[in-house]
Amino acid sequence: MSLWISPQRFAQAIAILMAAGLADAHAADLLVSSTNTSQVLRYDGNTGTFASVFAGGAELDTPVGLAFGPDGNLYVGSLGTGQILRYSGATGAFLNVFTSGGGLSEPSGVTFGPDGALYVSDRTSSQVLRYDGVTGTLTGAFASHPALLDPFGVAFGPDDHLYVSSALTQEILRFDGATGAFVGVFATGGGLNGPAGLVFGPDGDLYVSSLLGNQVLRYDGATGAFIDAFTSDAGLVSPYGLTFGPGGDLYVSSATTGQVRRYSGDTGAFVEIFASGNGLAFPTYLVFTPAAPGPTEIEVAVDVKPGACPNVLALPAHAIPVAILGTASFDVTTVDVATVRLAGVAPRSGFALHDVATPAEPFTGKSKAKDCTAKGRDGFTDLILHFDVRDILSAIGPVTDGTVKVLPLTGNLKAAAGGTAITGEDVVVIKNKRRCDGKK
Ligand SMILES: [Ca+2]
Ligand SMILES: [Ca+2]
Repeated sequence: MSLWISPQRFAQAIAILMAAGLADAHAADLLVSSTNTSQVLRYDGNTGTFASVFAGGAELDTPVGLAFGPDGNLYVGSLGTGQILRYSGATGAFLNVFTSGGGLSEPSGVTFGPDGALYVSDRTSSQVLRYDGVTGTLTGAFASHPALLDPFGVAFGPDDHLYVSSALTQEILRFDGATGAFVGVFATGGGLNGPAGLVFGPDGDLYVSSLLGNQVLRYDGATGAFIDAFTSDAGLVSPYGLTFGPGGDLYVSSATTGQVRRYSGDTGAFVEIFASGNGLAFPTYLVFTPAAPGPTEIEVAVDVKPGACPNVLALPAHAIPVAILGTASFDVTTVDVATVRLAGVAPRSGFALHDVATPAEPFTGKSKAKDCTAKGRDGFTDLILHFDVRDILSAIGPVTDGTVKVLPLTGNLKAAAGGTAITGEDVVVIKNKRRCDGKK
């Protein structure tokens, strides 16, 4: 189902939003299964500050695997009751027992597949069970094999195959993502001792928590070849779940010490104890909340005749300069110049990037000739375009000497920056001793 978004694509989307200055500072929270207190705790995804007990009613007993579904809700493996519970992804309110029975006894890892189905590893039966992602109906024991003993983490790879950590055989196994057929042992060695959580990183490599080895190990995402012990600090004890955050760093639960530890996604260097306390006891799996949808439209500052205010359009004139102004949160190089229109008119070819002016606030809602500013450079690069005056005049209709007109600007960001619509405006004053509405 197309609504499903892989963790890698999610991270990429967030990176693009961050680059475009669009990602809200509180776009993502970190949810952690506090297994020994039977709660799912929520921490600020940026600061690690404790936010709330997200889920933790009487229905939840020993939470383990966490996954957001295509419906935006949170699915939690309740080890003690042998169920998958569904909670509102927005509020944490308990919705229902999504599924139970059908051989599900001790759920551990939980993930949604590219097909929208729910996949759950069951430790008792050493199988990965597959459920309809909408109804929760069991559709079968998807993956099982004599080599699979005590499965923990489950993840779909860049190749859309299913990867499962087999804790008792010290291996990561690969199963055909469509049929569940056993493909083979994908990764092992490098000191792997009790593989638990696993995740494919933004770099495409496979990261595995070695629960008894107290390290996160890294394997080539294409070949499974051991690369290195990605983490090497002594503070990580019984690493369980792991996930990459919106900023690209790696977050690992240190179950025995009751912490979520943060590591550089580039080097594996320990950064900080990201979350701890507030009842966090034996944290296992963890997940970031999906980011809120980005804005559908961005307001931008537009400056006709940068450096001048009011913006006098003294006729006859051939072309006027118009700048889209950069700010601390808006990078004008993300604008797709080909899409920009001023009063519906396309700019002349060519553009320049210079810091020429400071925005007048607010960016929109202008009506009077002096709803503008003549302030010059502000340290943020601006995008300068030129528009043909005759085209503008024919677009805005009859004008006379002294006419004040608000010119709307529209366009889009480049596709790589999300393609979001931009909107802005500036006000001009027409000056001419003669009539300039084209009438003789
Ligand atoms: Ca101006
Ligand atoms: Ca500027």
